[in-house]
Amino acid sequence: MSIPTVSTSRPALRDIVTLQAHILQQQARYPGATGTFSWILSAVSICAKMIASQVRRARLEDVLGAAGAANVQGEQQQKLDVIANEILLRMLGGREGVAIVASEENEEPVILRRQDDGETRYCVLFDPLDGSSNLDICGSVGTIFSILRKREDSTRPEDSLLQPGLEQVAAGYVLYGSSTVMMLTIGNGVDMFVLDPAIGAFVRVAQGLRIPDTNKCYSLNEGNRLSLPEGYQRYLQWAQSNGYSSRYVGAMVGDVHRILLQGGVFMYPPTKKAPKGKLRLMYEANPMAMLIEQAGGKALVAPGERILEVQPEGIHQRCCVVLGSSAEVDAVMAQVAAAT
Ligand code: P6P
Repeated sequence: MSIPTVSTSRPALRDIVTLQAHILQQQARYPGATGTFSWILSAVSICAKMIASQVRRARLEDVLGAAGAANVQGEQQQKLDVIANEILLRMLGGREGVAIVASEENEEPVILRRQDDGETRYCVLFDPLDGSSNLDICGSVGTIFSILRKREDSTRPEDSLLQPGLEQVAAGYVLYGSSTVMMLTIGNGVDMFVLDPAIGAFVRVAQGLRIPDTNKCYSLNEGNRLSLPEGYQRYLQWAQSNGYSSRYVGAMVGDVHRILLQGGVFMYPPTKKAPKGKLRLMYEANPMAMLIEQAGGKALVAPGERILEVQPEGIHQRCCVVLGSSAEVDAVMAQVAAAT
């Protein structure tokens, strides 16, 4: 007897690939893989579900608002910043493959395991709750993560952490928006997953995502316009006289997600308040730059200078960010180059 299938827009059951299945499919492509890396990605997935649950119940559980302390950046920590950070530290701490973690919320990296068994070890860097000031107004917030291989030729943790973004073996973000979305790259394209609360699993909804080549949309905090370098001010003048629209949610994860799906350009240039740029290289700019480049876009700190090639000097260092559709990044950098 054939089982009647209800025709819905959802893919047939046989076509549903969860994040877990996707991770194992990718692992199967590397015959020598031990599963250590997969095990770390699955920890990130569990953290994302736990943080999503906290974010969605924040007002009900009265965990909104400031935690009463400032983080290493001197920014007011939100209660959920602390909760999300602890979830990631705890879950990743339980994964054998993780040697070091570095967080926006911790001044120093946390050394979880000293290298003594020669096994390949990984370093995980993250911004546990990017844009957390949006929480009180139910705006977009996200988690951003970056995974590096621990340097086998050095026992100094900083040598393993301060690697250029090109050395990332994986990067991604989780957007806690109208749905919970994970964007992930392990170096062979960008794949997108949506958390299905009905089954408690991230379900793959896009593979090999490509950023649109153009879109007349720019994203930056226009409150900084008068303090931007001349080239950026000229770009805004040019864009506004060429019919561009402006979109900005004040959380990098939300703004970059729009750029990845619809195209356009996101930027946080140097300002008087942040002369080197505001965004952090290691756990904001680098992971986003890997995603954008893997999707066919560009991610630069200055004309011709890729974010991924910047040699880091500190785990909390900041940098200028201009990323998005290649043609739109080129339009910004043409004005910046002309003004220097
Ligand atoms: P501003 C959030 O605090 C963040 O680090 C990024 O997520 C976001 O893109 C940026 O800062 C927003 O900064 O100065 O526009 O509020």
